[in-house]
Amino acid sequence: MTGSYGVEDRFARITITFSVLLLLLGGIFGLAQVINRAPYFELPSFLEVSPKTYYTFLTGHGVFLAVAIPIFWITGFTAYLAPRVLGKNLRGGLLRLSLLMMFAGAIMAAAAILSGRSAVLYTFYAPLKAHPLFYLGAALLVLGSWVFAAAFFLQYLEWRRENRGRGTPIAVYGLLTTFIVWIEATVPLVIDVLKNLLPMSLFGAKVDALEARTWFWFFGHPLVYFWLLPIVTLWYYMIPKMLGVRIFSEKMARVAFIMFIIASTPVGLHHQLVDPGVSAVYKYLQVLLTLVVASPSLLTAFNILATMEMGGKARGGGALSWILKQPWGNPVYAGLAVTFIVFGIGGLTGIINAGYQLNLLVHNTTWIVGHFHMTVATIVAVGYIAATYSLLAELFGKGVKWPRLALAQPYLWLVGILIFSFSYYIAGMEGAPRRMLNIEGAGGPPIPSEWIYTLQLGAVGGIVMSASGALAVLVFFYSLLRGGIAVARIAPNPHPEEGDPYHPLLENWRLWIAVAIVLILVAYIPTFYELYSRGLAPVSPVGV
Ligand code: HAS
Ligand code: CU
Repeated sequence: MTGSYGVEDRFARITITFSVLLLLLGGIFGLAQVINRAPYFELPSFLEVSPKTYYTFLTGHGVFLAVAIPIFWITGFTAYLAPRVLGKNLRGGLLRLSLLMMFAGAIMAAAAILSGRSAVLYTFYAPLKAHPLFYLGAALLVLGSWVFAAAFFLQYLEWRRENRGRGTPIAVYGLLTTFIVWIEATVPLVIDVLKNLLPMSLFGAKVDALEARTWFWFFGHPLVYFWLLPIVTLWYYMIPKMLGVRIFSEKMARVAFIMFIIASTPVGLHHQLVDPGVSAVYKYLQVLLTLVVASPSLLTAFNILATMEMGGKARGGGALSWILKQPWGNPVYAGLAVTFIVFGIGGLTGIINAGYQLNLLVHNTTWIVGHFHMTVATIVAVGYIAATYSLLAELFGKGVKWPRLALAQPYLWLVGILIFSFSYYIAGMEGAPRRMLNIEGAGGPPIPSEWIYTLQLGAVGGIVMSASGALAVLVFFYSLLRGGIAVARIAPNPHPEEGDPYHPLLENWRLWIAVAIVLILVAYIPTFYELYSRGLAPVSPVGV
């Protein structure tokens, strides 16, 4: 499967380079926060963050790292890989249009944030109001990603017509799932922006806080699987490839992806378990569905571990020594494996969050911050970066300049995230609030001593994570300048030995998308019916 992918590769080089720049910017904000949040840490005045800048930084941190990077990186990665797997080009016109829209949107949103007039955090809860450019930029960024998705879907449909009876290769199977979930996620976002957020920001229209928040989480939960799914794809695609074995169960991998499609979206209420005004019945229903959507991650844990075991044994490992026989010295493998291990812990804390009663203990505490740095932050700073190391050779034609530093980067992150997240978990269980700067208060009541050492320890973890992030940025740009060696190969082997298995039921995308829509309607029609039939209580927006 050879071909010329000049347009796709240019797209990928631009979006992936931009992602690494965003990692630098967002990472600096993160470092400033974690240090300033630690009680009684004396900082030189130029490092001190005021309450106002704290929220601007926190908004930039969340939006750049968790919203913008995934959109740019995932579209770029797909533009690189899908054409090579399917042997077909993406439509150049759509790629160019998408790039233009995404950049225009990102620059508008970034300007709105950096101007200090959009400190609404990445959850932009109404009636907190940002500058209109923030919402317009976000909308343009998302619409640009839809144009990319259209190019990808068209490419796939063409391939499908020409390859009847063939199984979709697993890499494309996972990426398709990623973009289907992305469309599920962003439809409610667009509704929220058009119906509530833009009128509020442009004309000062009143909004109902609970209604806007419900639309937000209708988007916000499937969003987390959009972040995750390219990494799940890479686990299934790269780990067996690097170990020289097949996936333990190819069929189960596909079942897991289908489960993500059907159950990613109807679960947003698990972010609103303590919100008054939504019936407990609907919350319980969505908690149940949350446990359904946690299952494909557990299937993946089993399938990937079994694959690792097969690979380790094929390399001469025994009953337990297969663990030592993994290619731990390869930066790409190490990055994917670290993401897998850390996600294991982060995912388990997610199940705790989803418990109706346990959620009361952890909601709005630093526990949640621990959870999402073990999931999304690790995915971005270690998972996407691991793949990027490989792309330095095959996409950028450069290779990795300092392979040892590239190898140290995921392990350094592992140390940092364990210190950071466990400190924040403990602080959270002791009730330390998230999203607050000066919890020691200015002359206020004394705070529990458990908050002090845990948040200070958290800052230590955050500093180690920042060092790892800085290393990733340094290795990337220095490699671009100086070139180095290839550390792995993501592009498919030119002559795959075996075809992909074909299971008609698992290739029936229409059916599974229909099931997803039905579940979404079952989960959300009663919820919105309750909100609207009771009557809304719109209030005037606040914010600069
Ligand atoms: Fe979550 C809040 C529940 C997955 C991200 N989540 C958040 C927020 C973010 C986020 C950003 O139910 C904060 C939002 C905000 O700002 O308010 N989450 C879950 C559940 C899962 C889950 C049940 N979350 C994710 C993923 C994310 C992410 C994935 C990003 C990529 N989350 C919640 C809930 C809240 C929440 C509530 C709201 C809390 C509140 O009150 O505000 C599940 O999908 C997780 C399933 C995963 C597993 C793990 C499987 C294990 C694997 C590897 C095993 C490795 C092994 C190796 C065995 C069940 C795949 C051995 C090594 C070891 C040491 C383990
Ligand atoms: Cu969620």
